[in-house]
Amino acid sequence: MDNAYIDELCKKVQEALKDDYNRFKHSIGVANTAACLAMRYNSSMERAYIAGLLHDCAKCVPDDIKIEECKRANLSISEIEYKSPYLLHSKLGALYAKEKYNIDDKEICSAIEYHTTGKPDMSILEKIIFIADYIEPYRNKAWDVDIIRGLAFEDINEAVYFCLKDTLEYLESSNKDIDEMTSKAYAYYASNRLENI
Ligand code: DGI
Ligand code: FE
Ligand code: FE
Repeated sequence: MDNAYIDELCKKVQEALKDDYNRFKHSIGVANTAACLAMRYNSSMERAYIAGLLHDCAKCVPDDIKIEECKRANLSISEIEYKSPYLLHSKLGALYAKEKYNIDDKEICSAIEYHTTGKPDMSILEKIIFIADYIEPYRNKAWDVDIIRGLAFEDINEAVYFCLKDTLEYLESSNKDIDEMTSKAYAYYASNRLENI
């Protein structure tokens, strides 16, 4: 990896997340976990690390500014995103990756853009970031996170399926609106799984 370049990105992310130290720790956790998954799946460790480092770079932007920034860049905002503007941090994160961090790698930007909802038929980098966000060492939200940690290194598609299943169960039980992309991603990975049984 280009350590000097990574250090520079790391310092910028630290500054962007200075109001939330745990979020910065989480970002480093995702970068490291993504790098490990990239080793396992013969994918670029550096690209995984960079995407992990930047995936939540827009998380600390206040919600009203998130909406304003998306409008400025002509990014579409759905009704669900208006209701739950925190969802926009992934879309805005991808925009900031390009604009503020000079990332011109489209796959890195796409992995950032879809890290919250997932999407059907993800690239290996998209899957790596989606999973790393869920299993990085500091994360302890889901009851079955340790099972998913193991699964992630055995069969990443199966791990994606369980992450989406857990997320949808959580959203349904807490009566939150479900983004179309989250449902589509779940439907895709659930049917793919049946085909392989
Ligand atoms: O930013 P992080 O906290 O690291 O993680 P994240 O970007 O995956 O965001 C996690 C939150 O996003 C979690 O509370 C579930 C929520 N989420 C995921 N899909 C949807 C969703 N929230 C709503 N309302 N609708 C969705 O489809
Ligand atoms: Fe996030
Ligand atoms: Fe995250």
